[in-house]
Amino acid sequence: MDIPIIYSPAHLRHSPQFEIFEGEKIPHAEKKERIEEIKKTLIQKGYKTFVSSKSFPITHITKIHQKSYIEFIRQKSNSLKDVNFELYPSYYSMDTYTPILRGTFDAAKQSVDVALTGASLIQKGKKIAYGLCRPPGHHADSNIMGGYCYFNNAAVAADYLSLHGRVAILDIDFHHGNGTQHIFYERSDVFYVSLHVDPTVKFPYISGFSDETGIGKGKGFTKNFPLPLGTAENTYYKTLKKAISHIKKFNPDYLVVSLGFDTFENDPIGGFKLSIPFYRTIGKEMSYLNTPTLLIQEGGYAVSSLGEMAHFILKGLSL
Ligand code: OKP
Ligand code: ZN
Repeated sequence: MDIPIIYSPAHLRHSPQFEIFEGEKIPHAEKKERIEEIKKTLIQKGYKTFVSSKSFPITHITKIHQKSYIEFIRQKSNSLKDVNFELYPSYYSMDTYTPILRGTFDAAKQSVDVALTGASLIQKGKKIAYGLCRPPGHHADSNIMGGYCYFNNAAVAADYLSLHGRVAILDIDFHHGNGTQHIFYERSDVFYVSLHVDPTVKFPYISGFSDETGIGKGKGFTKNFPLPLGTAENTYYKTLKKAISHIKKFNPDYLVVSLGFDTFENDPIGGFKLSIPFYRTIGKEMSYLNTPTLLIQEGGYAVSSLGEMAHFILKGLSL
C-alpha cells in the first residue's frame, strides 16, 4: 500500500475527441477518464502514496527524441488557439490516430516527467513505483508520433536508469512497442522483450515479429513474442514465463514494464482473453525477478475496469 503512484493533472488538457479510421471520424479510444479511473479505484482500494510528478530538464527527452521533433510538437501545440482543434500533422507522424491539440505538448512532456519521477524513486531504492503516464509512449520513435503516443515515456525512463545499471523492458501492452524496440535496437545495455498481438493483424503492423532480435551490439537484446488474436490465459501464461526467463538470464538491475491493459477480454480495441484476476498472476510472475520495478502505463481502453486491473497487478507484484 506504500507503493508510490505518480500522477500529473496535465494529461487532462490533452483530450482528443476523434481519430480518423479509414477516412471516417470515430470516437477517440485514448480518453482522459482512463487515468482518472485508475487513480480513483486505487484510492478506494486503500493506496495512499500518491506522488506529484516533478519537472525534469528536457535534456532527458533529447537523448531519445530528435530536437526538431520535440520542437515541432511544442510549436504546433502552442500555436493552436482553439482548445478543441485537432491537428493531424503531416510530418513526423505514422498514422491518423494521433492528433496534436493545444494541451498535447504539456501533457506529453509531463507524462515523461511522471515516468522520470518513478525512475528516480526506483533508482533511490524503492522496490516498486507506478507511473500513471498519459498520453502513452511505446509507439513513439525518435522522430515519429503514432498510436496515441508522442514521447516515449518508458524509453526515457529506461535510458535514465541505464546510467545506473542494466535495464530490461517488459512490454505487455496488446500492441507491439515499435518505438521502444527501435530506440534500443542497437544497444546491449537495455533489453527489450515484448508480448503482443501478431502484427500482421493489428497495429502497428510494421514490427514485432519474432525474427527481429536487434542489430550490431544490440543483437540478441530484443525479443518478440507475437501471439494470435484470441489468445487466452493458458497460452499467455506460458509465453509470459518464457519472456521472463529471458529477462532473468539478462540479470537486470532495473525492470521497466510497459503496462497495457488492452489485453483484457473486454477491451474495445484489443483481442486477447485475459480476465481481471489474471493480472495478479502477471504481477506475481514479474515479482519472481526480484528486481526494482517501474510500471509505466501504456494502453487499456475498457475505462471502467482499468482500476481493477491496476490493483491486481500491484497485488501480484507486491505479494
Ligand atoms: C496504442 B497503445 C482502432 C484503430 C487504431 C491504434 C492503436 C494504438 C494503440 N480504432 N489503432 O499501444 O495501446
Ligand atoms: Zn496497446
